[in-house]
Amino acid sequence: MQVIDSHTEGEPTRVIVSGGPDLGSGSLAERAKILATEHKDFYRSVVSEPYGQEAMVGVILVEPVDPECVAGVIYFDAAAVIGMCGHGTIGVAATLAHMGKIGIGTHKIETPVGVVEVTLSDANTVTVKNVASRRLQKDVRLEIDGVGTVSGDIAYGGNWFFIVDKSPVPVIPSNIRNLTEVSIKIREAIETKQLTGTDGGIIDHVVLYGPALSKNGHSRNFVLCPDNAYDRSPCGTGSSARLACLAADNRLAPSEEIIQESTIGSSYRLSYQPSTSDTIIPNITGQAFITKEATLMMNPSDPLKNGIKLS
Ligand code: PYC
Repeated sequence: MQVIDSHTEGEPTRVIVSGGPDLGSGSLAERAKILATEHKDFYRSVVSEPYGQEAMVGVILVEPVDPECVAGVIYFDAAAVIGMCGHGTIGVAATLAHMGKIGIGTHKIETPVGVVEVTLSDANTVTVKNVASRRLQKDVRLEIDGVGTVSGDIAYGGNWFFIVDKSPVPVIPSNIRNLTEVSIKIREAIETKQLTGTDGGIIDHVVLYGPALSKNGHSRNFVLCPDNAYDRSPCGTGSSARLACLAADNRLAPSEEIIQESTIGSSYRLSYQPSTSDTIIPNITGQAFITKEATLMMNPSDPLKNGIKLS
């Protein structure tokens, strides 16, 4: 299996360019469902230790249904197949450029949740025009053990998020462990209360916001992903969901650009255009760098071929 690895603002992406499982020729959503239900061990092992690394998001490149798209993509982390991935899409664009499949300019990519556009400005700098994003519920209050009441918004940016505007824990690198624990408790409370997105969409990402640490930053975020790793980048889909909340509250004007910092201090430039009455189209600009071209070899006799599982 041939893979190309990259990182987007510190967050790793592994693109499977050949040798992945046959997912058929249905819609991208149908192929994502087949990956989720029939190939769990496979996708886990591609991104988990010892074959992958913590926080890695994997991508299978597939034939798109829409002939206008340069590629179809299906994203996953070590715990789940996810609908869309902003940092992953920036990584895919840099990877397709590295492979000589796209050049400078704008290209369409098909995901299980819709078509997105990528604009490659140079070999590393990519702007993603994401799927329509929206806020579903404002000020949902949760009682969190050892923390107290936490209030957040349920919003969509390609995945479903619980977005806490004022983090109960300062968003600084030395608090990563505490931020992770609090975010996991928040996600557990969401599960207990059976809160979901539209059509039962699972709220599997939690974002905590705090003040920016750089002079020009708008804010800094901590993002918990389904595999309990934190996003090293500011999270493209999470930033999209937050933009929808800022727009809904009239806290950010269309086309106004902000700098979103991640927990590690990397950043995205963000803006949006209004779409329908309750949705916006986000723009996310960041940089990805290729780190590796490799052949991944999974020996059937390796007892850890499906990744390390600690119970
Ligand atoms: O950038 O959208 C994102 C993302 C989702 C999970 C990890 N990164």
